[in-house]
Amino acid sequence: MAEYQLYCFAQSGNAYRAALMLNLIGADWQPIYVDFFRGGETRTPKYRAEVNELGEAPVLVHGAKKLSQSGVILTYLAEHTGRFKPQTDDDRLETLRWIIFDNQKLNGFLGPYRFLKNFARPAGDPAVMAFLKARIDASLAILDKRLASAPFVLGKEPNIADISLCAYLYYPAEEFGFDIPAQHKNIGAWLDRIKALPGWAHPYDLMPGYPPVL
Ligand SMILES: N[C@@H](CCC(=O)N[C@@H](CS)C(=O)NCC(=O)O)C(=O)O
Repeated sequence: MAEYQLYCFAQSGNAYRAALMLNLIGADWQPIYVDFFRGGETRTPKYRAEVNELGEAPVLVHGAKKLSQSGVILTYLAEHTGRFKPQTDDDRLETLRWIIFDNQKLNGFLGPYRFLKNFARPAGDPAVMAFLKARIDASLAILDKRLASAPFVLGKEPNIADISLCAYLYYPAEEFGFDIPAQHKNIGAWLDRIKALPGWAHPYDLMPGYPPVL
């Protein structure tokens, strides 16, 4: 058995954060497929009792530890391995600030937007989609501005804030109906820099379940 197991599925940008981190640090890890769409696995009593009471993926298993929330998983892996770890106390807080912003307002809106557009039946109500799109545009503009002055969110080196913030941003433009790297040049260049890191892989190549069975 691999050192780490990650409950995940290919369409989950939330899980991609953890899968990408594991790959970038060269960890010995294996995915455990979560049947999110057809099986509704995260909503089952068994999943909530045995895997995650929050009813979410990703979940990382490392020996006796079972962790959920991608921000917690990234923090744990950075602290455990020393890789992509904020270096000072100020950087640690700054990293946490961006991870929370990301979870709430950037990928926190982008993930549900993509879900409602591609996978939900019926698809998202137009008013809901318009609300989410406005929030997404505002958050992308904030990230793009931040990346105008430095190659990575915290400066010269990539850390777990970058790995969190790119969660859904490598999925195809057709899945959003708008092209994020093309419309936000600094984000596009930053995504290319992350993509050039050894161990980078696309979410559809890194996690099981593509194409989805709906
Ligand atoms: N903030 C969480 C979000 C996790 C999350 O919402 N995951 C989705 C899959 S992409 C999920 O399991 N949703 C189930 C639900 O909300 O009921 C994280 O970053 O881990």
